[in-house]
Amino acid sequence: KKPINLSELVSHLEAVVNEEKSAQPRVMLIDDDKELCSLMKLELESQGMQVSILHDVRNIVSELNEFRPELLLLDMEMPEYSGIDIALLVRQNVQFESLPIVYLSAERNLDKQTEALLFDADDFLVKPISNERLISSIRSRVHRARNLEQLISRDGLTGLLKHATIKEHADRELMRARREKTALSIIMLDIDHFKRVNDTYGHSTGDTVIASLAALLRHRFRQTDIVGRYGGEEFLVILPNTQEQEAFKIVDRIRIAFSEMEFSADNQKFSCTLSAGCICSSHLPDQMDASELIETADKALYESKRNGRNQVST
Ligand code: GH3
Ligand code: MG
Ligand code: MG
Ligand code: MG
Ligand code: MG
Repeated sequence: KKPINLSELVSHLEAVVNEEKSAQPRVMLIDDDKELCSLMKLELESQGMQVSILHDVRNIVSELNEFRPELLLLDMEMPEYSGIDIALLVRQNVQFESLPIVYLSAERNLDKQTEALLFDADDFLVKPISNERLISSIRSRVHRARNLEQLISRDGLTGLLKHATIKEHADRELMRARREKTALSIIMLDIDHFKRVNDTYGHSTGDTVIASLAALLRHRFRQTDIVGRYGGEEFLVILPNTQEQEAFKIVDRIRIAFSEMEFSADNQKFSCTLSAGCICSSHLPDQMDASELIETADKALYESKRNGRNQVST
């Protein structure tokens, strides 16, 4: 019998807990009524949701970036700013374009409610409201927003993050790595001589190869790694909290696994290889931004191509 490996078990349990947590909506509350805020926070948290109260509206953009809420619950009337002011402020930032905003207000006047909704909000709930109604409203809004987000940010063929989305992640993760003084690794991968695959077996077989590599990447990288389709047959992976050597080992195993995959078209069997470049923020100057890190990974990838392909360079 195989002995139980305690650290594997612990990391498995952590992954389960994290997954459960991330399945729950993250909600940000903005209301000048502190007592009501605390009560709602308790209630929503008792349903498993993650809740943050915004205390100072002047910090809204940084707090939104930090907490990444999936829904904003917004009071209409506050001493310094109105709910509409805040909704407008939020929508000025393109990254919050699709964030659901729900007003929660004692305003019963229908004209006023309608007017408020004109300013880019999604719903209007009238206080007092039952906990059941509030919770079901939050859940359904967040569910729908996630589906839309999925459609917008994921690539259709592979289900991986699209180019623009993975770049946003790179910016954010680099900021976090610098703040927390951890290492961030970035990997760029590209299928070798892919034009030949298309030319020999056809474009749709080429698509199958791309989708198969994407599935391999999804399975082999960890839950915390971020995988995107950077271009046609080119992939970008962001590995938070990872040293270059560790990243290298993972991607080199993937390189081998990919070269061992067998594809078939017109009764012919064939296989493919990939090349990769792997870099780590801790080996590079602090002033480099995420785009420059990606460029450096791309240079390492080019190095692999130049040296004969089917290899990983650092
Ligand atoms: P190298 O080893 O130097 O990377 O050679 P390569 O042939 O892979 O070179 P390159 O990156 O220039 O060619 C990539 C090809 O991938 C060109 C393009 O027609 C094809 N491609 C891009 N996107 C897709 C796609 O979604 N499906 C398919 N089937 N082919 C694609
Ligand atoms: Mg108020
Ligand atoms: Mg290629
Ligand atoms: Mg390419
Ligand atoms: Mg290097």
